[in-house]
Amino acid sequence: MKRNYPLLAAMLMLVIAIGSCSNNRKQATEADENARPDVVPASVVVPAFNADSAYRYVKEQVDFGPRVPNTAAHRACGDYLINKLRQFSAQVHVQEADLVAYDNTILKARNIIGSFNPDNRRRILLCAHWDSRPYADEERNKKKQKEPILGANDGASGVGVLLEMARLMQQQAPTIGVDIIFFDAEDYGIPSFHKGAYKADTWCLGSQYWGRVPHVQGYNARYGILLDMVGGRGATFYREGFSQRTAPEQVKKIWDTAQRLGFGSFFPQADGMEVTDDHIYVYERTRIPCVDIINYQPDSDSGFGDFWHTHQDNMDVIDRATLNAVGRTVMEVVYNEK
Ligand code: AHN
Ligand code: ZN
Repeated sequence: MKRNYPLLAAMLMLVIAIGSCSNNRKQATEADENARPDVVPASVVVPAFNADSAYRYVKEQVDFGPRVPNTAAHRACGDYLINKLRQFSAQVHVQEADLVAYDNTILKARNIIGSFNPDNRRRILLCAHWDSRPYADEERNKKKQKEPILGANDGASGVGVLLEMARLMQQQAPTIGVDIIFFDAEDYGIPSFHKGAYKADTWCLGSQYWGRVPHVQGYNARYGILLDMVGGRGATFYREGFSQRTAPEQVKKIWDTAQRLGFGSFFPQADGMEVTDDHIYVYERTRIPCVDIINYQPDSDSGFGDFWHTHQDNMDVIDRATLNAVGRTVMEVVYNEK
């Protein structure tokens, strides 16, 4: 029988070609799978923070009008926050307290707390204030200084980010327990036009109360994160001074995470000022280290931006890109806690 050598050779080459092809593919797969699994950390899937959703939660608060304690809008917004947390399956505690303001007004206040994984002993605390300021005392126009402000950024932004996180925690729980606290009566501090004597500790009345009487006896958490003015266009979150002194490891973790996610322009690796805010009372009364993520604008008169404690603090200053940077960063930190 005459052998057809050219045909055999062609078939042989085809078999070799197919074989080496699939062999290449197999090698590539094995290389990926064998990429030293012992040193690759088990990666967690962090649910995707939705900035449109957070923006909607900011707007829904602002739509109530100024959330000044002892007003109908404040009452209605508090009820809204309780309902949202319940809707997201949090265990809700409402702390009611009569708090005394700088001018002796009795404020009917509510701290609103939503707990996720309530039985887990490993916990972190996320907080923001939900009231808005009764005055626009940084307004140039003196006639407008005694009117309350909408506080879209100063108040509603932090709560909006945390409501979006609550929505995501219902869908996919983090490993650790999380307590969200909406502090009341943060922004009823002594106004710049006040003629009487200076009084200390007039800001942060809700967190001062919670620090004295936590919602759970002996409450503890690894650390806390406070969000204040986290929705402004072009915001910059420098490392706040008190946080840096009392929670340096957590500051580093949060700022490093922001860099890694590409939000370095929002989170400069530089020191800002030291700010009187809820995190101070959380730390001083419970010793839970607490990091304040707060807008610092070095070029503005107040340091907080030109909108601060003026009627400019409305939805026009809110930018989804800022809510997104903060939301993604805090989600990444929380979901990586073991
Ligand atoms: C003072 O005004 C001293 N501290 C800023 C705390 C604050 C007010 N955060 C928001 N509004
Ligand atoms: Zn304020």
